[in-house]
Amino acid sequence: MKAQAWLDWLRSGDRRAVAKAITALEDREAEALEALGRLPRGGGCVVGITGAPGAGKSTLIARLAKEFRSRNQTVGILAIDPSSERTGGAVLGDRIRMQDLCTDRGVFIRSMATRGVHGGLAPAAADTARLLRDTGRDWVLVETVGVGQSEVDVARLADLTLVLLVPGMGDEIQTLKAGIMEIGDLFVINKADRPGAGQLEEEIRASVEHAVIFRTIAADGTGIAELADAIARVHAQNKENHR
Ligand SMILES: Nc1nc2c(ncn2[C@@H]2O[C@H](COP(=O)(O)OP(=O)(O)O)[C@@H](O)[C@H]2O)c(=O)[nH]1
Ligand SMILES: [Mg+2]
Repeated sequence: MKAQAWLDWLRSGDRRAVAKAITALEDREAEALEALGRLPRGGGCVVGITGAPGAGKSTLIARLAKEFRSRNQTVGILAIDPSSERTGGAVLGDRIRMQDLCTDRGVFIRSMATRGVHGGLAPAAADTARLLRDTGRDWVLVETVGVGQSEVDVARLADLTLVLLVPGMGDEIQTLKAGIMEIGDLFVINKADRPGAGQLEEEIRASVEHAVIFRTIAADGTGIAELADAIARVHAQNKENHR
């Protein structure tokens, strides 16, 4: 398909166009890449969400998606994980029932394998995030595992980065400090129902100047509305600054 045909189809608002275009981007098809290059930047925001496996990224993303939908805003979800499966259910975490997200036409869900690139993001990840944003979604939530090199990639593809940490993982801050801690716009202490949230907060404050820290319990939704407010605030500020 020619770039112009992609553009016309994408602009028609047809969800199938988005799905097909992502596949074409994964295949690095020149016409699809050209179409993406010609799409004007949308007003939405790509939010990178990074953290260790099991930190609660998928659960948090599902909660945030529901929160933004309750505000009548549209959402794209992109999960990049070597182990991720091509089903919405696996992408969205195990505890909460997210059927309504999967059938909500205001939510577009896609998962993407890293394709064996160690530590790095799938080559098409940034393109896909942009495509989802620039075809009109208000929020594009990108889940990545924050190990090795990938956190740097996350910062590059995201307009705003959330770093998810969990109490009782104190050592992790040391390991992650060089990479992950520096890219965070917002720090989220998830599983705040566990002991040690206060200590973790102190550790974050000790290693990141002016860290903006939130506590959440993604499993039951505690703190999610406040986090969504903060994300919206930072996005609005960034837009203001870049004008
Ligand atoms: N206790 C507790 N468990 C949570 C919380 N958030 C997520 N979990 C659980 O942690 C596990 C890993 O969550 P998941 O979202 O799949 O983590 P991911 O690997 O970072 O995507 C699941 O069993 C979740 O139900 C929380 O705030 N508190
Ligand atoms: Mg996950």
